[in-house]
Amino acid sequence: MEKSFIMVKPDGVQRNLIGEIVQRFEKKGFTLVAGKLITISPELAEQHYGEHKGKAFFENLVSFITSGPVFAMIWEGEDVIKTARKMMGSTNPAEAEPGTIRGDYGVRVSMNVIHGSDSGESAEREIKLFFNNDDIVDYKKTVNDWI
Ligand code: DAT
Ligand code: MG
Repeated sequence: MEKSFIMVKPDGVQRNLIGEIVQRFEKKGFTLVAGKLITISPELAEQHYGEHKGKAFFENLVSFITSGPVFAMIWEGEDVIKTARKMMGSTNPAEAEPGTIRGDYGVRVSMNVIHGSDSGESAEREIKLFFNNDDIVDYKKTVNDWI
C-alpha cells in the first residue's frame, strides 16, 4: 500500500493544528502508520529540503523548519501521495483553495502549516530520513473495506 510522509510544520504545532490535520486524514479514510513530535536539526533540515539548496528562500526555510517541534507522520492508503497534496492545497496559501489545509489555515508561503511528499521517490526518501523501519506499524482497519 502506498505511503506518504506528512508533517505538521512548526507554525501548525504552535497554532494547535495537529489534531485538526490528523482528523482530516483520518476522516478521508487514510491510515496513520507512524507519528512523532520532534525538533528537526539543521542537518536533517538541509537533507530534507536539499532540492531547494541555493534558492533565495533556503536559509529562511531551514531556520523556520528548525524553529520548533514538528509532528512527523506516515500515512498509508490508495493514491495517498497525490490525494494528500490535494488536501494540502497549493504551496502558497494565497493561491490555495478554501477547503484545503493551506487554504483554510495559511497566509504566507514561508509558513504554510504542512509538508507532504510530492512523488513516490520523495516519499521513500523522506520516510527514510525521519523514520526507522521498526517505527512503522503494519496493521489493518476493518473499516477499510468500506473506504
Ligand atoms: P511544497 O511544500 O508545496 O512541496 P516546495 O517544495 O516548492 O513546496 O517548497 C518547500 C517549502 O519552501 C514550501 O512549503 C515553503 C517554502 N517556499 C517555497 N517557495 C517559496 C518562496 N517563493 N518563498 C518563500 N518560501 C518558499
Ligand atoms: Mg516540496
